Amino acid sequence: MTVPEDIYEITNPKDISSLKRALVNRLIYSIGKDPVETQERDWFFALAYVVRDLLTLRWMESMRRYYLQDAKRVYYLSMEFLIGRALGNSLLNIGCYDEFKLVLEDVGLDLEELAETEEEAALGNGGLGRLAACYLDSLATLRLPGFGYGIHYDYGMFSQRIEDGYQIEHPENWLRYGNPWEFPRPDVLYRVQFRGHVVECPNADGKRRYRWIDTEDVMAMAYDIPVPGYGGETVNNLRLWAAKASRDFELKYFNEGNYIKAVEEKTQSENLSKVLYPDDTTQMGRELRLKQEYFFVSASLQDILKKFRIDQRDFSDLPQEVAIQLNDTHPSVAIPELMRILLDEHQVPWDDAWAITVRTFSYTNHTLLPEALEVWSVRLFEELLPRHLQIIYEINHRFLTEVGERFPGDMGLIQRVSIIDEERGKRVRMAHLAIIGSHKVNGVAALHTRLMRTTIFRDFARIFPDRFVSITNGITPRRWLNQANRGLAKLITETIGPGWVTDLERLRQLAAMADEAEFRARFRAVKSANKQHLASLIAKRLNIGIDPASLFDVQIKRMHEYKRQLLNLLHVITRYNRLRAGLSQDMVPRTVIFGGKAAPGYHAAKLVIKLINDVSKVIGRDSTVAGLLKVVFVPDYNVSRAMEIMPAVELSEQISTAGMEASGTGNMKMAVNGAITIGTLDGANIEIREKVGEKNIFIFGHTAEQLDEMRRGGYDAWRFYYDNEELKLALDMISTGYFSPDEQDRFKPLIDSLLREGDRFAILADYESYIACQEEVDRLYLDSETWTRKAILNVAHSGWFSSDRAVREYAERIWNTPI
Ligand code: HBZ
Repeated sequence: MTVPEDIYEITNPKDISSLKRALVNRLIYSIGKDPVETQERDWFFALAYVVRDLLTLRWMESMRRYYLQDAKRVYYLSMEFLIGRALGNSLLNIGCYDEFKLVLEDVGLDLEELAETEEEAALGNGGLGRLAACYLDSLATLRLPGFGYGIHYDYGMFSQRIEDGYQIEHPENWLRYGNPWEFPRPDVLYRVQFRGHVVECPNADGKRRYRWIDTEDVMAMAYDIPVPGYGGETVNNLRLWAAKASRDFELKYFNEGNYIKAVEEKTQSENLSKVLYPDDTTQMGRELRLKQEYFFVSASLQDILKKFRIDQRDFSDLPQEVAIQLNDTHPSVAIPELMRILLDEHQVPWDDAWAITVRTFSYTNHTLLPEALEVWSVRLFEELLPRHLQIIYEINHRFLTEVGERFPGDMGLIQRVSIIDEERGKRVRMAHLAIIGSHKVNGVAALHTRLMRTTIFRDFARIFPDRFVSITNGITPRRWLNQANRGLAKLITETIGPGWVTDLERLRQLAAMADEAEFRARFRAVKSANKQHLASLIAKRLNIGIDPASLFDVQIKRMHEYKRQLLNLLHVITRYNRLRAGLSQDMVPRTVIFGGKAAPGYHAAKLVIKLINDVSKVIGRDSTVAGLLKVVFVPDYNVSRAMEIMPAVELSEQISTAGMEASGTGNMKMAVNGAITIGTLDGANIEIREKVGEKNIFIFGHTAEQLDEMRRGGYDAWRFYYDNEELKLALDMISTGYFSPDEQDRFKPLIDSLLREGDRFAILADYESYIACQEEVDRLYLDSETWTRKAILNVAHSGWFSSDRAVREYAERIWNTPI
């Protein structure tokens, strides 16, 4: 059907009166509220619906364009999309922010305040999930047909409260009032099978065929969320799957007259998309998790193949039409699933099916930590996905045969690269499956990829030398600079024009301005306003006063031992001791800000949160350091908190153990917001140093190679303890209850891990050089002109860290969809 465009409600999104009419109409007809009797949330929903309307037309146009161009599609499969709030970002991306601000002012409302009522879409843990969200923004901005597939969790990341200094997790029901951005699609429904068994049935042509039968099925229902690119021309789609009970399932019990059982089973199958696993570092070999993975993979592949129009096309065209990116191994069961569909449902011969599969998939690795690498017990796999296990065995058999032929006699190699780990009770190594079934495997920073090639996947790099590539992560400048830091965005646009929003390398033009005193003063004024703003938020929400003139020293990220919040704290304690000893002359007043969530079962990380809060309390009560040192733990760190904090950061703490942080992306966000990094030679810090110049970054600590060597020679934790009096004092204070007089050995586990359990994260080894580096930070901060100059150069040289650059690299080097 064609609909004349003149009946569309908003024909010109710049026309204030039509926007206003649309807003009030939404409030009355969609929300059902009388404008004289509304709450702020009602206005937010009305506004979100109007904005969604504006997105929807462009969205349909984008889909039509892709269809007509018959463009190759990119599908980004991810268990996590850490989107955050959408209102401000959508308004800026479609260029209607100021218009809507005026409309709202007319009805007596403030846009920023209204935006605060939006619930966060916290469908992710940390960097991996946020990266997926940044890439969706870039895909749309670059006008690429790139679509996200994920899970429509009822409960995303937990909200963190701090009670008596301890982290307490609370479920966050983000869908409580509904999600105004999504379109439920009850008609887009796929059956996902589990369990059952496999039968062999000979075909007429004598070939063997396998059928997976007597399965327990769950339905996957789609929810679509529009993803607007900057400029508003392209709007892409994020499709999230929610589990619904299948009819068959219920009917069985209803027919038996067991109503209660039927409803119980229904609830159980809908549990599949109930909650995000809040663990970002250890693998939890839980049945529900594997079910979630297969659930969304199965639905996504059915959907992708439906759009590919299999009935009209040859499967051998699939890799030319479709690229599927696996965001870590979480969706890697897609590899045997596509094989199953090709082999069992379409009778494609094995070799053809395999060639299609490998050319379609690619896999991004995000970690080298062995405890985070996914493995599933063969037993569980067999129970839940019996046909997939068979296919994995066959993939493995063929792969190992080939390896045996290419590297005869190397039995060790065969064992090491096998998808099945035979040693610890037969387990499926998902990373091996992902590497073997993809045409490209990428690391997320140069060092990370190098270590991937030379350590955990060394054997695979030998077998597939061209398969491994490095694509350093990026962040979207729309959210992390244009939206989060309006003051700096304005200053930059006034100086170099607006083109940087879609071409971040243009920030380079600011380099020359670093030498101009007037520009430095304006830059400093922006930072200072951002610091004051953050100080006022902290005062309002936490009832803590911080000095906006002090150096804002910030570490915000997930709480993990390898990220070394504890090292930061050792500096804080040392600083405190020096101040109390009267050594304040060399030190600038500092506010040390921490924020981050710990996985609910990660005791060491949770204990570090408690220690931060205990240290904060002791320092806060000590009048001898008042005005000189303050420690703040910002609870419930999430995307919105990050957007508030990033613009105010002066010193960005990126102090992970070298070789352990795959990339980091907070490091990029802070640099582009004019912070100077203090960091180790780890992840993307190395590339930040390359880009901004070694004079404009504080680097300390051992390199990954040095640590390796040190460990080979035997790591002597006690030596560091006895050799450095200040370190000894700081550790003794923690272990003797100086910060926890109510429970003296509260922090014993932390101290034991350092001194008695080998200090796996080399905190003691890096302490001395970290402290020395922090002294340099103070010296530089005293010279505010030079500090500002360096901060400006950080902004000027951060353009390469745009996710537009990263996505372009994926398009060219992996997806073969060059722009
Ligand atoms: O991915 C992070 C890396 O630690 C970080 O260095 C990198 O910048 C970022 C993007 O590439 N990894 C994660 O965030 N990992 C997870 O969140 C995760 C979630 C569920 C898991 C395992 C890991 O089961």
